[in-house]
Amino acid sequence: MAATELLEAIRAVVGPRGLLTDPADTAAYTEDWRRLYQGRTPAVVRPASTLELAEVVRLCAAARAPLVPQGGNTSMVGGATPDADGSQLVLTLARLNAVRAIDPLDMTMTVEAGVTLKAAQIAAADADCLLPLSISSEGSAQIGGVLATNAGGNNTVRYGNARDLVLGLEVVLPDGTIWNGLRRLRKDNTGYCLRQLFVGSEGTLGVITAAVLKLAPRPRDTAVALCAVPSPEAALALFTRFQMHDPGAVQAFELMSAVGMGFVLANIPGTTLPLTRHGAFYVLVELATPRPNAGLREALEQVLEQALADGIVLDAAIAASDAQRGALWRLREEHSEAQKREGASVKNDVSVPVSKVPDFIRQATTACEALMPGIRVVPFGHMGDGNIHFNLAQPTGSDPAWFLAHDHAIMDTVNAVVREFDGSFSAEHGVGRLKPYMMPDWRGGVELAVMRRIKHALDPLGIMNPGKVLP
Ligand code: 2HG
Ligand code: ZN
Repeated sequence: MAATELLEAIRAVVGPRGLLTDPADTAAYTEDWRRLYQGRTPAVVRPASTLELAEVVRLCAAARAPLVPQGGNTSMVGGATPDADGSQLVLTLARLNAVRAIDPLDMTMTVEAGVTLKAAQIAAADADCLLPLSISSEGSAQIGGVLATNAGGNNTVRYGNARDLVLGLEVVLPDGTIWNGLRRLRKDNTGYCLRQLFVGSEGTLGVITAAVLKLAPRPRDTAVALCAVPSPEAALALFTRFQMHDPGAVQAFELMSAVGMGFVLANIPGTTLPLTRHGAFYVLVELATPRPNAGLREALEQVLEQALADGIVLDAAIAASDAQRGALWRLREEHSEAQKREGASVKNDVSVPVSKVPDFIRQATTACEALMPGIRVVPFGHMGDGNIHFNLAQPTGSDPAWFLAHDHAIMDTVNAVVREFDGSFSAEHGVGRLKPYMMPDWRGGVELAVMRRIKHALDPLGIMNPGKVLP
């Protein structure tokens, strides 16, 4: 089928509102959040139901037309943008945006892929439950993308990754078949666990259209503190103390550096640091429990007082209201935006065993500073689960293009240290189109061969998100 005929056939399925072809309308879908990739597309398809979406995929399969499924388009690795050749259609899930059901007794919710993570959290809270997945981009990230990338985020330390929260899925396969696996069972050993194949597959095996997610009891007592600490070692010691005190209460344990905090304070209007003593690093810790008046603030104070006395913590501010809690979290959540405003950056979304985080940060910092004098090291992230965003900012005043031309050298330098600690080169952002070149080195041999076989079995025509994940 010629391209215009295909578009007409798709228009007949999704209606005029469901198809954008004007470059002025499609532009927002062809550039990634980091502005690393500017792609081209003949059209953005916006189906309003799973049936419409399945029919679109069936038409594309018949025409052998490549498709790029897209959620909130906040991928850090270009996972949701089309390439530059102009043949890849963008399939946005934005109009599949219904919360289909919430069951506070079963503690589950069934949501469509285009619901933003924030909207899903609010719907869960309205039913007195917690959807325990929280990421900085939750206002725009959508459930489909969050699952397709197995997002992690701030609460992984307690509830696991997106993968751990999925009970069932609805998926449109690359030939247009709909798989309805929207079960909400806590136990179900009936053959291969298909849903986990699609979680984290980054849209290369099919399009997630809806999911059943696990909920948790809504916290009724929380306590949040921002602490200045002298070193990553001190941050780790503090984490251990909180874990020993009440591991069930640690909802988040986030690490930031003085450099990253400086970026936020300089670039994000309205942010201030509520501390009198500064540290080389900062920790944001949140405790939470469903028990009302559980004394978490006192618990937090008790651990912090001892840590201050021992020199592990230099200064701390405990939030006294929801507004203060929000202001503390803002200092952490604006790190990506602040870094973007600071200039070009190279991001390494890595993980190492939690106990190795301090050694990793130290060695990777030394290696990067030796590679490029003046480079600004910005490690931050999810210390409680060992996932550090070991990001590098261009030397002050240098040319961004010159800096980005060194991205592979920088990533390879960091990854050499990651490897020493048996870590991963991509802990939560995925592989996308930025990192497939790393796959043979890290997942080569049996693993990559099996992945290729799975890809071929499900998508023999190779139309689903081509160029992503697999080299
Ligand atoms: C976060 O933890 C996100 O805030 C983005 O994963 C990290 O900008 C980054 O590298
Ligand atoms: Zn993160």
